[in-house]
Amino acid sequence: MEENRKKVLSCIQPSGMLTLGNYIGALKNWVAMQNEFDCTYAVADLHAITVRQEPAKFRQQIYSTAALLLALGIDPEKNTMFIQSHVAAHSELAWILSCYTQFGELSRMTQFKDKSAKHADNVNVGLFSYPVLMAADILLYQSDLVPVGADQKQHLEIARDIATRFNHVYGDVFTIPEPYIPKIGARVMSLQDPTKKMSKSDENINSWVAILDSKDDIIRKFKRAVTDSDNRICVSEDKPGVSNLIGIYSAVTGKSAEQVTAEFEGKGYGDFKIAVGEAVAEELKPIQERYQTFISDKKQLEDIYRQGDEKAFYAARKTLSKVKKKVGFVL
Ligand code: ATP
Ligand code: LTN
Repeated sequence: MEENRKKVLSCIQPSGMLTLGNYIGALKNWVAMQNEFDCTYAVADLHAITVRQEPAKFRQQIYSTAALLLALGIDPEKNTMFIQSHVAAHSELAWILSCYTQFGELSRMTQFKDKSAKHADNVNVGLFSYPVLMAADILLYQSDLVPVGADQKQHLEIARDIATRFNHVYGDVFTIPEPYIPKIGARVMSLQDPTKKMSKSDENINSWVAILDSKDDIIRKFKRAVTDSDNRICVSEDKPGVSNLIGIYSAVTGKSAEQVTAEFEGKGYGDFKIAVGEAVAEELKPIQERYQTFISDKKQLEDIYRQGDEKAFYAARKTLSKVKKKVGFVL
Protein backbone atom coordinates (compact mmCIF):
# COMPACT_ATOMS: atom_id res chain seq x y z
CA MET A 1 0.00 0.00 0.00
CA GLU A 2 2.96 2.29 0.69
CA GLU A 3 4.11 1.91 -2.91
CA ASN A 4 1.36 3.74 -4.82
CA ARG A 5 0.96 6.74 -2.52
CA LYS A 6 2.58 9.90 -3.86
CA LYS A 7 5.80 10.88 -2.13
CA VAL A 8 6.05 14.18 -0.29
CA LEU A 9 9.22 15.78 1.03
CA SER A 10 9.95 19.04 2.75
CA CYS A 11 12.53 20.50 5.11
CA ILE A 12 12.76 23.42 7.48
CA GLN A 13 15.87 25.20 8.71
CA PRO A 14 16.55 25.29 12.45
CA SER A 15 17.69 28.88 12.06
CA GLY A 16 15.63 30.44 14.85
CA MET A 17 12.15 30.54 16.29
CA LEU A 18 9.66 29.21 13.75
CA THR A 19 7.08 31.80 12.76
CA LEU A 20 3.44 32.02 11.84
CA GLY A 21 4.71 32.41 8.24
CA ASN A 22 6.43 29.01 8.40
CA TYR A 23 3.29 27.54 9.95
CA ILE A 24 0.71 28.90 7.51
CA GLY A 25 2.93 28.78 4.41
CA ALA A 26 4.33 25.30 4.91
CA LEU A 27 3.94 23.37 8.16
CA LYS A 28 0.15 23.34 8.22
CA ASN A 29 0.26 21.50 4.89
CA TRP A 30 2.89 19.09 6.17
CA VAL A 31 0.43 17.94 8.80
CA ALA A 32 -2.55 17.90 6.42
CA MET A 33 -0.69 15.80 3.83
CA GLN A 34 0.47 13.02 6.12
CA ASN A 35 -2.69 10.95 5.91
CA GLU A 36 -2.89 10.90 2.16
CA PHE A 37 0.77 10.75 1.11
CA ASP A 38 4.02 9.03 1.98
CA CYS A 39 5.76 11.95 3.72
CA THR A 40 9.39 12.62 4.60
CA TYR A 41 10.22 15.71 6.63
CA ALA A 42 13.64 16.91 7.74
CA VAL A 43 15.30 19.51 9.91
CA ALA A 44 17.65 21.17 7.39
CA ASP A 45 20.64 21.80 9.64
CA LEU A 46 23.10 21.74 6.72
CA HIS A 47 21.23 24.59 5.05
CA ALA A 48 21.17 26.61 8.26
CA ILE A 49 24.99 26.92 8.45
CA THR A 50 25.02 29.04 5.29
CA VAL A 51 24.47 31.79 7.86
CA ARG A 52 26.80 31.78 10.90
CA GLN A 53 25.24 29.96 13.88
CA GLU A 54 26.39 30.01 17.50
CA PRO A 55 27.04 26.29 18.32
CA ALA A 56 25.23 25.94 21.68
CA LYS A 57 22.23 27.90 20.48
CA PHE A 58 22.20 26.07 17.17
CA ARG A 59 22.09 22.68 18.92
CA GLN A 60 19.08 23.85 20.98
CA GLN A 61 17.34 25.13 17.85
CA ILE A 62 17.73 21.74 16.16
CA TYR A 63 16.11 19.98 19.13
CA SER A 64 13.45 22.64 19.35
CA THR A 65 12.59 22.41 15.64
CA ALA A 66 12.27 18.61 15.83
CA ALA A 67 10.07 18.89 18.96
CA LEU A 68 7.90 21.48 17.26
CA LEU A 69 7.32 19.26 14.23
CA LEU A 70 6.08 16.53 16.56
CA ALA A 71 3.97 19.04 18.49
CA LEU A 72 2.33 20.14 15.25
CA GLY A 73 1.08 16.60 14.87
CA ILE A 74 3.60 15.02 12.50
CA ASP A 75 3.29 11.32 13.25
CA PRO A 76 6.72 9.66 13.12
CA GLU A 77 5.14 6.21 12.78
CA LYS A 78 3.27 7.11 9.60
CA ASN A 79 6.02 9.37 8.19
CA THR A 80 9.75 9.82 8.25
CA MET A 81 11.09 12.69 10.34
CA PHE A 82 14.86 13.04 10.47
CA ILE A 83 17.87 15.33 10.70
CA GLN A 84 19.40 16.22 7.35
CA SER A 85 23.08 16.06 8.42
CA HIS A 86 22.59 12.54 9.82
CA VAL A 87 22.09 11.18 6.31
CA ALA A 88 25.38 11.70 4.47
CA ALA A 89 23.77 11.00 1.09
CA HIS A 90 22.45 14.59 1.06
CA SER A 91 25.96 16.06 0.97
CA GLU A 92 27.17 13.42 -1.47
CA LEU A 93 24.36 13.90 -3.97
CA ALA A 94 24.66 17.68 -3.62
CA TRP A 95 28.28 17.47 -4.79
CA ILE A 96 27.37 15.30 -7.77
CA LEU A 97 24.45 17.56 -8.74
CA SER A 98 26.63 20.66 -8.43
CA CYS A 99 28.53 19.32 -11.45
CA TYR A 100 25.24 19.38 -13.38
CA THR A 101 24.28 22.90 -12.32
CA GLN A 102 25.42 26.03 -14.07
CA PHE A 103 27.00 28.98 -12.28
CA GLY A 104 24.74 31.29 -14.26
CA GLU A 105 21.51 29.69 -13.15
CA LEU A 106 22.49 29.84 -9.47
CA SER A 107 23.45 33.51 -9.89
CA ARG A 108 19.84 34.31 -10.75
CA MET A 109 18.38 33.04 -7.46
CA THR A 110 16.66 35.89 -5.65
CA GLN A 111 17.21 34.34 -2.21
CA PHE A 112 20.97 34.32 -2.86
CA LYS A 113 20.85 37.98 -3.88
CA ASP A 114 18.79 38.93 -0.80
CA LYS A 115 20.83 36.89 1.66
CA SER A 116 24.19 37.97 0.30
CA ALA A 117 23.11 41.60 0.63
CA LYS A 118 21.95 40.93 4.19
CA HIS A 119 25.10 39.02 5.21
CA ALA A 120 27.60 40.98 3.14
CA ASP A 121 30.48 39.95 5.42
CA ASN A 122 29.85 36.24 4.82
CA VAL A 123 28.90 35.56 1.21
CA ASN A 124 30.08 31.96 1.35
CA VAL A 125 30.01 29.31 -1.38
CA GLY A 126 27.37 27.35 0.58
CA LEU A 127 24.98 30.28 0.37
CA PHE A 128 25.48 30.21 -3.39
CA SER A 129 25.07 26.46 -3.85
CA TYR A 130 22.20 26.22 -1.32
CA PRO A 131 19.62 25.34 -4.06
CA VAL A 132 21.76 22.37 -5.17
CA LEU A 133 21.65 20.88 -1.66
CA MET A 134 17.91 21.52 -1.64
CA ALA A 135 17.61 19.71 -5.00
CA ALA A 136 19.54 16.78 -3.49
CA ASP A 137 17.11 16.68 -0.51
CA ILE A 138 14.16 16.49 -2.85
CA LEU A 139 15.54 14.17 -5.54
CA LEU A 140 17.03 11.60 -3.15
CA TYR A 141 13.53 10.58 -2.05
CA GLN A 142 12.00 10.55 -5.57
CA SER A 143 9.53 13.16 -4.29
CA ASP A 144 6.38 13.99 -6.25
CA LEU A 145 5.24 16.96 -4.15
CA VAL A 146 7.09 19.54 -2.08
CA PRO A 147 4.96 21.64 0.31
CA VAL A 148 6.63 25.07 0.70
CA GLY A 149 5.78 28.76 0.87
CA ALA A 150 5.84 30.89 -2.30
CA ASP A 151 9.38 32.14 -1.56
CA GLN A 152 10.75 28.67 -2.38
CA LYS A 153 9.15 28.40 -5.83
CA GLN A 154 12.32 29.45 -7.64
CA HIS A 155 14.34 26.82 -5.77
CA LEU A 156 11.81 24.18 -6.77
CA GLU A 157 12.14 25.22 -10.39
CA ILE A 158 15.90 24.79 -10.34
CA ALA A 159 15.50 21.35 -8.69
CA ARG A 160 13.21 20.39 -11.57
CA ASP A 161 15.69 21.75 -14.12
CA ILE A 162 18.61 19.83 -12.60
CA ALA A 163 16.56 16.60 -12.48
CA THR A 164 15.35 17.00 -16.05
CA ARG A 165 18.90 17.66 -17.28
CA PHE A 166 20.26 14.62 -15.42
CA ASN A 167 17.46 12.37 -16.72
CA HIS A 168 18.10 13.62 -20.22
CA VAL A 169 21.69 12.38 -20.05
CA TYR A 170 21.22 9.16 -18.06
CA GLY A 171 17.58 8.04 -18.49
CA ASP A 172 14.83 8.14 -15.87
CA VAL A 173 16.77 8.48 -12.64
CA PHE A 174 14.79 11.14 -10.79
CA THR A 175 11.09 11.87 -10.33
CA ILE A 176 10.38 15.46 -11.39
CA PRO A 177 8.92 17.20 -8.29
CA GLU A 178 6.02 19.64 -8.19
CA PRO A 179 5.74 22.48 -5.68
CA TYR A 180 2.70 22.40 -3.39
CA ILE A 181 1.98 25.97 -2.36
CA PRO A 182 -1.14 26.92 -0.34
CA LYS A 183 -3.76 29.19 -1.95
CA ILE A 184 -4.12 31.24 1.21
CA GLY A 185 -1.03 32.21 3.19
CA ALA A 186 1.63 31.30 0.61
CA ARG A 187 3.41 34.49 1.59
CA VAL A 188 2.63 35.80 5.06
CA MET A 189 3.94 39.35 5.27
CA SER A 190 5.74 41.22 8.06
CA LEU A 191 3.36 42.85 10.56
CA GLN A 192 5.52 45.97 10.54
CA ASP A 193 6.22 46.24 6.80
CA PRO A 194 3.57 44.34 4.83
CA THR A 195 5.56 44.66 1.60
CA LYS A 196 8.23 42.29 3.04
CA LYS A 197 7.77 38.60 3.90
CA MET A 198 7.47 37.68 7.58
CA SER A 199 10.90 36.36 8.50
CA LYS A 200 12.28 34.90 11.73
CA SER A 201 15.57 36.62 11.05
CA ASP A 202 13.98 40.11 11.04
CA GLU A 203 15.50 41.99 13.96
CA ASN A 204 12.22 43.83 14.66
CA ILE A 205 10.48 41.24 16.84
CA ASN A 206 7.13 42.98 16.38
CA SER A 207 7.25 42.11 12.69
CA TRP A 208 6.79 38.37 13.26
CA VAL A 209 4.81 36.03 15.48
CA ALA A 210 6.61 32.91 16.72
CA ILE A 211 4.65 29.66 16.95
CA LEU A 212 5.72 29.58 20.60
CA ASP A 213 4.80 33.22 21.47
CA SER A 214 2.50 33.70 24.48
CA LYS A 215 -1.11 34.78 23.91
CA ASP A 216 -0.33 38.25 25.31
CA ASP A 217 2.62 38.71 22.95
CA ILE A 218 0.58 37.51 19.98
CA ILE A 219 -2.27 39.94 20.68
CA ARG A 220 0.15 42.80 21.36
CA LYS A 221 1.95 42.20 18.04
CA PHE A 222 -1.33 42.13 16.09
CA LYS A 223 -2.57 45.29 17.85
CA ARG A 224 0.59 47.03 16.65
CA ALA A 225 0.37 45.66 13.11
CA VAL A 226 0.77 48.31 10.44
CA THR A 227 -2.46 48.90 8.48
CA ASP A 228 -3.69 52.16 6.93
CA SER A 229 -6.01 55.01 7.83
CA ASP A 230 -9.29 54.25 6.06
CA ASN A 231 -10.69 51.56 8.43
CA ARG A 232 -12.19 49.34 5.67
CA ILE A 233 -11.64 45.62 6.21
CA CYS A 234 -11.24 44.14 2.73
CA VAL A 235 -8.57 42.62 0.49
CA SER A 236 -7.08 45.18 -1.87
CA GLU A 237 -3.72 45.78 -3.51
CA ASP A 238 -3.48 49.23 -1.97
CA LYS A 239 -4.15 47.77 1.50
CA PRO A 240 -1.26 45.30 2.00
CA GLY A 241 -1.40 45.39 5.81
CA VAL A 242 -5.14 44.68 6.07
CA SER A 243 -4.97 42.11 3.25
CA ASN A 244 -2.21 40.28 5.12
CA LEU A 245 -4.28 40.19 8.34
CA ILE A 246 -7.30 38.88 6.42
CA GLY A 247 -5.08 36.17 4.87
CA ILE A 248 -3.82 35.14 8.32
CA TYR A 249 -7.35 35.12 9.79
CA SER A 250 -8.63 33.08 6.82
CA ALA A 251 -5.77 30.58 7.11
CA VAL A 252 -6.40 29.88 10.80
CA THR A 253 -10.23 29.95 10.77
CA GLY A 254 -10.88 28.42 7.35
CA LYS A 255 -13.17 31.35 6.43
CA SER A 256 -12.97 32.94 2.98
CA ALA A 257 -11.90 36.58 2.51
CA GLU A 258 -15.54 37.46 1.68
CA GLN A 259 -16.79 35.86 4.89
CA VAL A 260 -14.18 37.78 6.88
CA THR A 261 -15.18 41.07 5.23
CA ALA A 262 -18.85 40.37 6.04
CA GLU A 263 -18.04 39.37 9.62
CA PHE A 264 -16.32 42.69 10.34
CA GLU A 265 -18.69 44.94 8.39
CA GLY A 266 -19.10 48.19 10.32
CA LYS A 267 -16.31 47.33 12.80
CA GLY A 268 -12.94 49.08 13.07
CA TYR A 269 -9.34 47.90 12.75
CA GLY A 270 -8.97 47.74 16.55
CA ASP A 271 -11.62 45.01 16.93
CA PHE A 272 -10.38 43.19 13.86
CA LYS A 273 -6.75 43.06 15.01
CA ILE A 274 -7.75 41.66 18.41
CA ALA A 275 -9.92 39.03 16.70
CA VAL A 276 -6.99 37.97 14.48
CA GLY A 277 -4.66 37.79 17.51
CA GLU A 278 -7.16 35.70 19.45
CA ALA A 279 -7.78 33.31 16.56
CA VAL A 280 -4.03 32.81 16.06
CA ALA A 281 -3.42 32.27 19.81
CA GLU A 282 -6.27 29.76 19.90
CA GLU A 283 -4.83 27.81 16.95
CA LEU A 284 -1.34 27.75 18.46
CA LYS A 285 -2.30 26.90 22.05
CA PRO A 286 -2.53 23.08 21.71
CA ILE A 287 0.71 23.05 19.69
CA GLN A 288 2.50 24.97 22.44
CA GLU A 289 1.23 22.56 25.09
CA ARG A 290 2.37 19.51 23.15
CA TYR A 291 5.72 21.18 22.44
CA GLN A 292 6.46 21.26 26.17
CA THR A 293 6.02 17.51 26.48
CA PHE A 294 8.34 16.76 23.53
CA ILE A 295 11.10 19.23 24.42
CA SER A 296 11.25 18.08 28.03
CA ASP A 297 12.01 14.46 27.03
CA LYS A 298 15.28 14.54 25.04
CA LYS A 299 15.66 10.78 25.13
CA GLN A 300 12.29 10.23 23.44
CA LEU A 301 13.07 12.97 20.92
CA GLU A 302 16.42 11.37 20.06
CA ASP A 303 14.81 7.94 19.68
CA ILE A 304 12.27 9.40 17.27
CA TYR A 305 14.71 11.18 14.99
CA ARG A 306 17.19 8.25 15.05
CA GLN A 307 14.43 5.97 13.77
CA GLY A 308 13.70 8.56 11.09
CA ASP A 309 17.41 8.87 10.20
CA GLU A 310 17.54 5.15 9.58
CA LYS A 311 14.44 5.06 7.35
CA ALA A 312 15.76 8.05 5.41
CA PHE A 313 19.20 6.44 5.07
CA TYR A 314 17.80 3.39 3.25
CA ALA A 315 15.58 5.39 0.92
CA ALA A 316 18.40 7.84 0.10
CA ARG A 317 20.99 5.10 -0.42
CA LYS A 318 18.86 3.50 -3.13
CA THR A 319 18.79 6.68 -5.24
CA LEU A 320 22.41 7.56 -4.56
CA SER A 321 23.64 4.12 -5.71
CA LYS A 322 21.62 4.45 -8.89
CA VAL A 323 23.09 7.91 -9.55
CA LYS A 324 26.65 6.69 -8.94
CA LYS A 325 26.16 3.75 -11.30
CA LYS A 326 24.71 5.98 -14.02
CA VAL A 327 27.54 8.50 -13.75
CA GLY A 328 30.09 5.70 -14.10
CA PHE A 329 31.63 5.48 -10.66
CA VAL A 330 33.04 2.09 -9.73
CA LEU A 331 30.90 0.66 -6.91
P1 ATP B 1 14.71 32.89 7.12
O1 ATP B 1 13.60 33.83 7.43
O2 ATP B 1 15.69 32.69 8.24
O3 ATP B 1 15.32 33.08 5.79
P2 ATP B 1 12.73 31.02 6.38
O4 ATP B 1 11.70 31.00 7.47
O5 ATP B 1 12.42 31.69 5.11
O6 ATP B 1 14.08 31.47 7.02
P3 ATP B 1 12.74 28.15 6.45
O7 ATP B 1 12.64 28.07 7.90
O8 ATP B 1 13.62 27.11 5.89
O9 ATP B 1 13.18 29.56 5.95
O10 ATP B 1 11.30 28.03 5.79
C1 ATP B 1 10.53 26.91 5.98
C2 ATP B 1 9.27 26.99 5.19
O11 ATP B 1 8.47 28.11 5.60
C3 ATP B 1 9.49 27.15 3.70
O12 ATP B 1 8.63 26.27 3.02
C4 ATP B 1 9.14 28.58 3.41
O13 ATP B 1 8.64 28.75 2.11
C5 ATP B 1 8.06 28.83 4.44
N1 ATP B 1 7.97 30.26 4.79
C6 ATP B 1 8.93 30.99 5.40
N2 ATP B 1 8.51 32.27 5.59
C7 ATP B 1 7.24 32.33 5.08
C8 ATP B 1 6.27 33.37 4.98
N3 ATP B 1 6.49 34.59 5.44
N4 ATP B 1 5.07 33.07 4.40
C9 ATP B 1 4.80 31.83 3.94
N5 ATP B 1 5.69 30.81 4.00
C10 ATP B 1 6.89 31.04 4.57
N1 LTN C 1 15.31 26.17 1.57
C1 LTN C 1 14.12 25.81 2.27
C2 LTN C 1 14.35 24.73 3.28
C3 LTN C 1 14.62 23.45 2.58
C4 LTN C 1 13.70 22.70 1.80
C5 LTN C 1 14.43 21.58 1.33
C6 LTN C 1 12.36 22.87 1.48
C7 LTN C 1 15.81 22.80 2.55
N2 LTN C 1 15.70 21.69 1.81
C8 LTN C 1 13.82 20.62 0.53
C9 LTN C 1 11.76 21.89 0.67
C10 LTN C 1 12.48 20.81 0.20
C11 LTN C 1 13.53 27.03 2.94
O1 LTN C 1 12.41 26.98 3.17
N3 LTN C 1 14.23 28.04 3.22
